[in-house]
This record gives sequence, C-alpha cells and structure tokens, in this order.
Amino acid sequence: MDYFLTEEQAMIRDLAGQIAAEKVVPVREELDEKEEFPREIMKVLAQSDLFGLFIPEEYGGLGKGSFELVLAVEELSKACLGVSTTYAANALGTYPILLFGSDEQKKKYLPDIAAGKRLVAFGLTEANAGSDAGGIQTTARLEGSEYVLNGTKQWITNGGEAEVYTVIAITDKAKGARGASAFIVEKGTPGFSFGKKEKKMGIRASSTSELVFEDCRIPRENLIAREGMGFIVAMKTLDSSRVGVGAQGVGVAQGAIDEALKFARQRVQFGHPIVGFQAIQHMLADMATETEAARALVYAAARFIDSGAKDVTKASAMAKLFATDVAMKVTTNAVQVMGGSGYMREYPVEKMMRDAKILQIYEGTNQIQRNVIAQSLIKEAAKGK
Ligand code: COS
Repeated sequence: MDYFLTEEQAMIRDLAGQIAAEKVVPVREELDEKEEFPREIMKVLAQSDLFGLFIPEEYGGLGKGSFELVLAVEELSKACLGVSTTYAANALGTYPILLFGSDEQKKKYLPDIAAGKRLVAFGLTEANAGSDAGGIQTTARLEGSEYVLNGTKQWITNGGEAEVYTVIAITDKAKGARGASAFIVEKGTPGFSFGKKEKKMGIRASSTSELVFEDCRIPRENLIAREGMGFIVAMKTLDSSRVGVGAQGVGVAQGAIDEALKFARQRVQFGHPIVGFQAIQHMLADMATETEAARALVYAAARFIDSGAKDVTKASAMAKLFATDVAMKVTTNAVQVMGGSGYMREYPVEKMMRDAKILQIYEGTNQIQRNVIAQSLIKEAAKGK
C-alpha cells in the first residue's frame, strides 16, 4: 500500500533497507550463533546518519521524528531483530534526555548520540520491578554536589556496550513512584559496573546485562528534570518508544512473509509448487493482511506522536500490542508454511520466530499494554471525550 511518503522519507527507508540487505542479512546467522554484538553494523548506521534521525538539528541530528525512525527500524527488523533492538534501544535510552533534559544536557550528549559516537541504554527494570515499574529499589542519595547511586538494574539492552545510561532511581522512598528520579550515568564512572551478560532465546546479537551501582557518585547536574519526576520521565519515554517496538513487529513479520512466499513458490509436493494449494494461500493471505493492518496502525501512531499530540499513551500502546501479537503469529505461521525446512536453522524463519517473542514482552508486556489502553479508555470516558 502507498503511505504517501515524502521523497526524503522514501530515501531513509531505502537507505535502511539497503544496509539491512547488504550488511545485516549476510551476517545475521553468525551474529545469532555467536551471540555477537553488531559493532560493525552500528558503525555503518552511524556513517549513514541514521542515529541522528530523531534528534533535532540544533543538537546535530537530522531533525526528523518518530515516523522516520519507525521506517528505519522496520527495515532493519526485516533482516534481524537483534540488530534493530540495538538500534531502537539507543533511541529508548535517549528519550529521557530529548524529552526532559536541560539545554546543557542536550548540548553535552545529543551531538555524540546523533553521530553514533556514543550508544545509549535505558535502565529502569530491576529483579523485583518489571511490570511493576513503580517498585524499583535502586536509590540515589544527594550528598553535597553529587548523587550516590546504589542498586542493580536487570535485563538492560545495550548494557555494557553503551557509553551513556539513563537510569531511574528512588530519591525519596516515602513517596513511592512519585519519589523516583531520572539520571544520566556515564560508563567508566567509579562504582558503576556490569553484571552478567544474559543468554537469550532470541535477539542474540543484542547485548543484555545487569547494571550494578555501588556507591556510584555522579554530578548533581546529571539529574534529568526534577527530583520526583522519574516515573513520569520513564512513562513518557515508553510512550515515545513503544511505537518503535510495533515497527519491529511489522518488520520481522514482513521478513517472514517474504521468506515463506519465496519458499512456497519453489517447494514442490504432489507435483505442484505448494504456493498453488489453497491451504498455503489462505495462510499467506492472512499473514499479509494482518501485517498490513499492523503497519497502518504503527504509521498512524508515529504520525500522531509527531503531530505534537499531548497524550499519545494509548496510540503507542495499541501499536505495540497489535503489531507484536501479529509478529508472533506471522513468524510462527511462516515456520508452518515452510514445514520441516522452516524449523531448521538453515532458513531464517526459525530465528525470526525466536526473535519475535521478545516483542510481546519488552517495553511492557502485551498484558501491560492492555492495562494501559484500558486505563486510557476509562479516563477518556470519565472526561466525557
Ligand atoms: N504519562 C504520564 N504520566 C503517567 C503515565 C504516562 N504514560 N503513566 C502513568 N502516569 C502517571 C499516573 O498518572 C500517576 O500519576 P499520579 O500519581 O499523579 O496519579 C503515576 O504516573 C502512577 O501511575 P499508575 O498509578 O498508573 O502506576 P502503576 O504503578 O499502577 O503502573 C504501569 C503503571 C503498569 C502502566 C507501569 O508500571 C508500566 O508501564 N509498567 C511496565 C513497565 C515497562 O514497560 N517496563 C519495561 C522496561 S523498559 S524495556
């Protein structure tokens, strides 16, 4: 379908698509097998200015928005979700600075992020605070001109690889979620180390590790916004980034359809290519229809965010929920269309199916997205919208 992209948007999509086809597809299997971080690919994305897409021009970026970021994420996700997760998590980690940072913080960090010189990670989740993000226990205590951080963050994408971390910690225990604050912590700060690197079912090219803070002292000016704003910073960050997870779903679903269709046209059974059988045709038709519906919703949500709308919580959650449930279904059915071959590592769809699972889990499980959407509906009804 034609989504009436501008010439520039089509260029961004094509550039990301070209990098995906030429640089990602040839190495994705090896990166997955070796659980190897895609450093060289990140360099190519940096050289192509793709890290600067969503960063304002005054801070060295291209001044585009969520929509352009979504286009790039979708293309990379067609090839490898491990690679696109690394790229998209950089945006997730940057949003606290972009949305709530001071001009000084933006000037200090955004130009290097836009140039792809410094990778970013977002540190919210802890062992006892996953869906219940308000239950974090990492603390930040103000001592003179410094905050002292203590605690451990878990399952942090880009952990260990990123240079800059946006971290949510409690500054006032008595206030619960309202006592959380957001901070910038740089790699190499004494008292900041990395715990174990996780071994995962999928997205194995991406790095996931613990962040450990032991009397880690950071300058007071690394506080983002004000004390007590941390939970709002985290929620608004997720409002902006969840649509990107939806784009990952659209991309991996499309990648799986392309593989299944190619296979079905070549595979002969009962004397005919299996694509001629109605059972296969109906599966492919449903996969393509659902993926197109997901794409339309993700694009609409991204354009809604770019319109400057104040409350994008519901739109972003809907895009993430729908597109990632579609991704799981479509990648599973791509394996089914390809039968025994689909199950073998020789073909890319088994990896796509393994990779797709995380999309229903990270940046808020799809059960949490349903809670978020329902809360928005109830609030809107109460306001008589
Ligand atoms: N934008 C602005 N404010 C928001 C908000 C949003 N999207 N979501 C919540 N808030 C505000 C609420 O309005 C409330 O403010 P008041 O205290 O002034 O009323 C406050 O934040 C607390 O909100 P709520 O009571 O809804 O918080 P809960 O603890 O019940 O949890 C959920 C809310 C479940 C939605 C939240 O914890 C969540 O998103 N969990 C998933 C976390 C996640 O995505 N983790 C992945 C880690 S990053 S990969």
